[in-house]
Amino acid sequence: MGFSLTFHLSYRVRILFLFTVCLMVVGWATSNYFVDALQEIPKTKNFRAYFNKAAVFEEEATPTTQALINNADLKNCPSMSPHLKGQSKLVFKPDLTLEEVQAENPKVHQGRYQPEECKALQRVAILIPHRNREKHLMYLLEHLHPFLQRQQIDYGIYVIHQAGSKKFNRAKLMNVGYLEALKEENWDCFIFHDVDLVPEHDYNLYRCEDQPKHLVVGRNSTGYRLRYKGYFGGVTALTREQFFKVNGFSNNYWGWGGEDDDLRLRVELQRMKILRPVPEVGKYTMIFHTRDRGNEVNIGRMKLLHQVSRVWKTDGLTSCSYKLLSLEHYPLYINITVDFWTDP
Ligand code: UDH
Ligand code: MN
Repeated sequence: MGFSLTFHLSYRVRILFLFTVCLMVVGWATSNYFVDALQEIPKTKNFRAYFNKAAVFEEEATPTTQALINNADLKNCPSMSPHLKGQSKLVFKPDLTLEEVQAENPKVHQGRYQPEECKALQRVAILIPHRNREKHLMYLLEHLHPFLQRQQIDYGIYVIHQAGSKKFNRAKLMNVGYLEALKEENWDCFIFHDVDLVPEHDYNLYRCEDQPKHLVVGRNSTGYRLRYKGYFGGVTALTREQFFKVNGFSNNYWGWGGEDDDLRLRVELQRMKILRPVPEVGKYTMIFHTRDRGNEVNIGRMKLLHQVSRVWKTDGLTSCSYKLLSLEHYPLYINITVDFWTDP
């Protein structure tokens, strides 16, 4: 009797054990299925979102959004473009017209371009402060568009035009360019670019590094030597974050000089280092000009330079007020016109 009871019990236990094992196997199999299914959902969702976007894009068909679709499954561009050709001999034809420059650049739309063959590594905004230098702007556009395309860059060119004829403020125009450009695209990198400096060597890459970069090692007018130790003017490249970190340029430099040294001090205060290309590559031709009216030497610049560490936090992007008169997408560039002399 005792024996048969234990036998029965162990028989029941065995059945129970088998049943539990079966349940576990079924449970494991179905749970696996659910995990897979869960992973599928976002994929489908993404595809949907992508598809919906594509459908919307087709309706609006702006060049940027269209390019986004085309770019969706492109490989990253190589770190060194295969189209570079090194040093160029620059020619400035006296009778050149903007229409000709436009015809030479059919792949630029509304001031923007993206490589077709690969996905660019950075989105770069070129900011050019401007007033009354139309001829220089035309020559710069003529050379810069093909130069940037050889570098396989996804870029937009912004010309920030100061309205009126009062004192010029290069630095404040740069701040405006940064703030306005970021409203239409989340640019990774900003190149702050004088209108009259044309790069001669396309190994001088118009992209940002992990530290701020000064691209003008030398120009024809200075025998291609750095103007002075610490010079940080003409053309510089800072990432969106680097420029944000230093609170941009100061807004208080009216007339010529000082604003570039001020930016260098801001960069140094943040313990960042300035990078430069090798002299052979960092070469520019400055299109000849005399001093402009409204851009007389600022004799108060030394005083301003002494207060940088005290004021940089409150003078810059955070305090840049201006009146935006227009923002227009021209074929070869985006034109921003601002007035600093009326209340914003
Ligand atoms: N800029 C304008 N319009 C102006 C003033 C300045 O567009 O009326 C912009 C332009 O992008 C220019 C930049 O600001 O490249 C810097 O100004 P700049 O070219 O006048 O400065 P730079 O240091 O020359 O090249 C200063 C006077 C040169 C006197 C030459 C005498 N030998
Ligand atoms: Mn100049």
